[in-house]
Amino acid sequence: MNQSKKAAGEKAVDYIKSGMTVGLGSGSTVYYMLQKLGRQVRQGLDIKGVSTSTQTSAWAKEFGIPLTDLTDGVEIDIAIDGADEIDPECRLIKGGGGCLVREKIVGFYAKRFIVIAGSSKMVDKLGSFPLPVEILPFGHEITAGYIQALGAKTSLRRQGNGQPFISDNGNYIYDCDFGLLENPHDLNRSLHGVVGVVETGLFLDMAHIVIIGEGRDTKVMK
Ligand code: ABF
Repeated sequence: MNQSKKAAGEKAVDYIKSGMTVGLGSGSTVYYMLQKLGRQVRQGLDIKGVSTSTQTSAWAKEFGIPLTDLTDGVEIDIAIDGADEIDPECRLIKGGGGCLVREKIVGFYAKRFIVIAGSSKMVDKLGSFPLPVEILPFGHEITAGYIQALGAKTSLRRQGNGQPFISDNGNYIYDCDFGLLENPHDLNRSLHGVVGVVETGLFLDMAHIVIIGEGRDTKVMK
């Protein structure tokens, strides 16, 4: 058990009120949030979740959290998700778990996006964690070549059996090492200019609240 992740995940549940539609992120910190949220649902908290991954859907089912689809008219009141790196301006790298596209859609549409993480995820500058970029399989090596031309060492993410990792959307993920990022906004714009790139793991200007777990304590950044 990771106490810092647990503290951050559980603290986030305080922001969820009856009647809300809640974006449910992915990853091990989110697991602790779901566990506590499930207990509150059993005690009468009336919410619906929008899941960002098959794993999260399975956990929601296990904990008795009702899910709804992201269809026309559904408004996400709050989304809660983990991160791989967080800088002092609350900019994030996400996608280590391979769910970045759905996480970004749900976080973007949410009225409030809350990030939960253990303190080890805080960095002065983003980029030690190679940036996950989701790419269409069609022509992916050529797409990766264009990303290399932007300054990255790229690596096609693979499963344990050596086959390419396939995202929930049927795409590939390249882990792209650009070194420390001097200008994440410019990089994000450049990557979006490459045809074949579906989405990047740079979550900029998105987080409204960041909850950092430090042992049993939490610190909230806005
Ligand atoms: C997801 O899970 C991803 O975007 C991120 O890669 C990861 C967070 O890590 P952890 O498992 O530490 O919560 O949110």
